[in-house]
Amino acid sequence: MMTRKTRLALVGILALLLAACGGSSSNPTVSMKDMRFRQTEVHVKAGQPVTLRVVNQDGYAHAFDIDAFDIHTPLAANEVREFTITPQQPGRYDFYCGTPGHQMAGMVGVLIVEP
Ligand SMILES: [Cu+2]
Repeated sequence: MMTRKTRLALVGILALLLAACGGSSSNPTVSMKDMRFRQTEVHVKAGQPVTLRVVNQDGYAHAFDIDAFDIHTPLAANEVREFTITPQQPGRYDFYCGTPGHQMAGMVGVLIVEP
């Protein structure tokens, strides 16, 4: 289980990585590894189609769920899936792993749709 400090450190590292990439990843990747999302924040632009790439790097099944977009995608071990959305409303939309118990274990993140 991840401590709060670890989580904050990871968020900091992610922020640095995003800044290094210019912060504009038009086709963001969300990787699943060791029962967590490696990207807990994904930034996209409202009104623009974006292809989200979800990579399960674990040797067991996960799922990728965003209720707001009616996305509920199971991923087998080591499976990669892509789906394209065009978010219209700016806001924060939670995503999580719908495999029983995984959300409780911390497999959560947020899709941030910027205006
Ligand atoms: Cu999971």
